[in-house]
Amino acid sequence: MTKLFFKETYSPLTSDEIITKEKANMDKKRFEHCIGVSKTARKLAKLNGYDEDKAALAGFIHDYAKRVPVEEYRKVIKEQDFDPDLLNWNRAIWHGIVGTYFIKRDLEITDPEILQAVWRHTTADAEMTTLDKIVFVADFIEPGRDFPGVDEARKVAYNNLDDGVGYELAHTLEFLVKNRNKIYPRTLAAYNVWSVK
Ligand code: DGI
Ligand code: FE
Ligand code: FE
Repeated sequence: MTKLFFKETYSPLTSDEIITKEKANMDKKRFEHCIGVSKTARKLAKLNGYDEDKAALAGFIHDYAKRVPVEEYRKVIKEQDFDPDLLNWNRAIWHGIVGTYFIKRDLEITDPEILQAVWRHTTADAEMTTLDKIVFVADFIEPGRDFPGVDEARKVAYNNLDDGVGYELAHTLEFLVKNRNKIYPRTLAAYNVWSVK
């Protein structure tokens, strides 16, 4: 608990306070995933000349709101001026976009770059900053991930961050189409930018 993940928290809360709140908001497996994403984000930041502590913090909190109840999400979408179309989606999409509300409220993090990276971490977007890409890719390749193609994804992403984004989007689209899932328009727009040769 005392291990410092990030020097600056971009919040009035200390690093330990953020870690405690994060831990209380999810199960052990998800918490370990967030630690994995944090460490991977730090590594990708170093490779791509980005602030390592900031990337580690963004990676750590990216799934903070993953377990917020569906009814609470629906309430927040209606009351906090989120795009009403979000009501047609589910927690897979909400926990990034609407998750930013809970991160601001509970963790008191207001840095726009960090919030945007969380916002985009599931769907990606046509435009992505370095931090957006780092969190998006770290989520996919952290050491706890185990699926066919993950080794190739790691190789591609560590070699070139943009290619890592493209690989991940193509993989996600394949998975969604195979399961006949609805594609979020931003995911499709991102695929057209980052995956198409
Ligand atoms: O929160 P994690 O499990 O760590 O990972 P994530 O936030 O990248 O993805 C959560 C889920 O979101 C995953 O099962 C795939 C799904 N997803 C991503 N893009 C789309 C999507 N689901 C739908 N229906 N449409 C999308 O465009
Ligand atoms: Fe997520
Ligand atoms: Fe995640």
